[in-house]
Amino acid sequence: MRRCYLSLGSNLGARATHLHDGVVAMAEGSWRVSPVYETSPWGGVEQDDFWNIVLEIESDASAQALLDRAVAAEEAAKRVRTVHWGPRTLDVDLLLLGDEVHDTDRLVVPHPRLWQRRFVLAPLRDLRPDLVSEHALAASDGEVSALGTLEALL
Ligand code: PH2
Ligand code: MG
Ligand code: MG
Repeated sequence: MRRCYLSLGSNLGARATHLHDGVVAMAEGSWRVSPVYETSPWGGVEQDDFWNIVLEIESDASAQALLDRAVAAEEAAKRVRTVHWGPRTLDVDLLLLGDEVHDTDRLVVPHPRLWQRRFVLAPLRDLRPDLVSEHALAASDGEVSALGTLEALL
């Protein structure tokens, strides 16, 4: 059993519903979810603002099994892959899986851009202030503003 951190994002359609469905699909063990942040699109593609959260789960599932589940959740949200880093109903990325390191064509963990992205670090810091320093948050890119709990936004 190890603690895993997942980043969920949506900027197309009913964002709160997509995030909620993603949480339901991925949650197991005793899980916790961060507040929702409205975040500026990171990565240079012009598109609508995202809503982002981080989900903490306790899981025995393999990295591959978690990735399969994440892809299934994205497909359930009818995600269509057109523009790289473009708009999406639901994106589920594996950030950290305990202290595991993976580097394959399919999966890189820890997520390689974790420390650059404020839309990841701000909600991760809400759950794990010991892991993300104020300095690390300040050194990351993008604008984020807290919207409140996911429940309240549904
Ligand atoms: N996801 C991306 C690219 N850019 N920007 C924000 N704010 N939030 C995201 O979830 C996001 C992004 C690729 O997955
Ligand atoms: Mg992503
Ligand atoms: Mg992704």
